[in-house]
Order: sequence, then structure tokens, then C-alpha cells
Amino acid sequence: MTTTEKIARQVRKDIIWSIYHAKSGHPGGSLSCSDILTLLFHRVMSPNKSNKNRLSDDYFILSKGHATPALYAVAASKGLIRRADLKTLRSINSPLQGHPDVQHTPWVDVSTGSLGQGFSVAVGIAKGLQLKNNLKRVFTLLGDGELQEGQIWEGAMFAGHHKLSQLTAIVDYNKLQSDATNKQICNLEPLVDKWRTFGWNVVEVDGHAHQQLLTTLMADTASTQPKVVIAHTVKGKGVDYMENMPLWHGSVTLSEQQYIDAMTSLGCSLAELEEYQNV
Ligand SMILES: Cc1ncc(C[n+]2csc(CCOP(=O)(O)OP(=O)(O)O)c2C)c(N)n1
Ligand SMILES: [Mg+2]
Repeated sequence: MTTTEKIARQVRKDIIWSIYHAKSGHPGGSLSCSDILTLLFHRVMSPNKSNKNRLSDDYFILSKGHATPALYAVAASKGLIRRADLKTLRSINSPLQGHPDVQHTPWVDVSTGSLGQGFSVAVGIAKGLQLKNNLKRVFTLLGDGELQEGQIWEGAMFAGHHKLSQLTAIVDYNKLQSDATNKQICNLEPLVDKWRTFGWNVVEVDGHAHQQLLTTLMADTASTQPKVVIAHTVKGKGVDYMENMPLWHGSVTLSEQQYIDAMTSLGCSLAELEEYQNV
């Protein structure tokens, strides 16, 4: 297992652990983006040279804002927050709110949760950077169900027209939204063609294959187009009873047995489970 694969596995355990304590949260869509976020923050985005209270000098906007358990677990893996704080997920007065919140959490770039809006802000930030000849990059993570929001396509059209090459959107294409598949609710296909027609450089990857993801996310920034990475993923990835099951979208309470089963499925030993009790 590579270093980032090990980190992603830890991130998945921390997701389950924090949601278990919160008695609510979104496991499915957090587990599907764990590999993507781990690689972004550990390998792809530039280090936080100018401000140690940030995750990176680049911008990151979690447009699928309900996946905070993954974002916070990655922040803990970077040492930006204490692992013990993950237990406070969704608690009143905790910095770790159910959706990213700039007022509670200073290292979050944009408050999100209303699907579609984060992407629009990411497009705006990229345009601002372009106007200032500032070379920082902007990354944003979208859900596939989120792509059904009208403002996504307004933003996509704008970004393509203005050649916002500093912008990279990643679609967590787990094929499921809240209750059913995209295909049942409002089909997205042909998805590659749609983005291409809007003037984007489109790359498809396996969203759990670290080397493939890394190569794609690191690839040329010299292009004159914004880039979209369509990452094929599995909702609930790593927890066998959650995989591809709409039930585990959110917002769910995990029983003690479900917590233990999920942690075991992620490779957690009994000793490790006990260690979690002391964090
Ligand atoms: C504008 C808006 N409408 C509805 C919701 C409620 N909601 C939260 S998550 C979700 C499903 C999102 O599906 P997807 O984007 O595929 O997310 P993922 O599968 O990655 O969890 C919905 C409908 C919302 N947050 N914002
Ligand atoms: Mg989805």
C-alpha cells in the first residue's frame, strides 16, 4: 500500500468514527471522495507557505458541501486540526459544522451546502485570479447529482468562454444521489460530451486509483481551458454494506454494531477500535 493509500484508509475510518459520534452525517459521499481529497491535499495542491492556518496556498471549494466528514478527516491527517476534534462533528459551537462554514472554520475558503453554489464561487475566484495574473490554482469537488443544478452549467459556460485554465473541477461520479441513481432521476450522460461542448478539457479516471488520479490532477496547467476530472467512484467505498446503497447517503445515525461492522470492513483491528475510544 502506498503512503497516500494508507492515509486514505485512515481518512475513511475517521469519517465513520466522526459520523458515529455525531449521530448524523453523510457517509456514502464522504467515502466516495476520500481518495480524491487525500491526493489533493497531500500531493497536488501547493503547500501553505503564506499562512500555516490554511490547508494550501491554492483554493479548494467543497461544492458538495455535505461531504465535510471527508474534508475534516483529511484536515486531521494534515495536522491542521486535532483528530480528537472530529468527535465534535455537527455539534453546536464546534468549528466542524455539518457543512463547510467560513464563520466557524477559518481554513475553509467558501461556505457551501446549497448544491451548485460552491462551483459558481470557484468560477468567480478563478476569474479574479486570472484578472490579477495570479497563478494560484482553484480546485472544486462536485457531486454528480449536484450537476443537475442549473447554475452549474451557467458557471461551466462562463469558465469555458473565459478560458479559466487555473480552474480544476472534479466530479465525484458515484452514480447515486440522495435516494436513487442519476439515471433514474435525471440522466447526466453523455457527460464527457457536455463538458467538452462547454469548452472544458475533460479527463475520465478511476476515482480510487491513486496513481491515475495523481497523474491527472498534476497534469499541465499550461492549457488554455478549465479542466474537469470525471472521477468514477463507488458511493460508500470501503464499507461493504454501504457500497452502492442509497440508504447510506445521509443523514444517518450509526448503531454501535453498524459502527463496528463499518470499521472492521475498513480493516480496523480490535486493538485499533479500542484506541479510538481513547482519542
Ligand atoms: C440546492 C440543494 N438542493 C438539495 C439539497 C439536499 N441534498 C444534499 S446532498 C443531495 C444529493 C447530492 O447527490 P450528489 O451530488 O450525487 O452527492 P454524493 O453522491 O456525492 O453524496 C441533496 C439532494 C442541497 N444540499 N442543496
Ligand atoms: Mg452522487
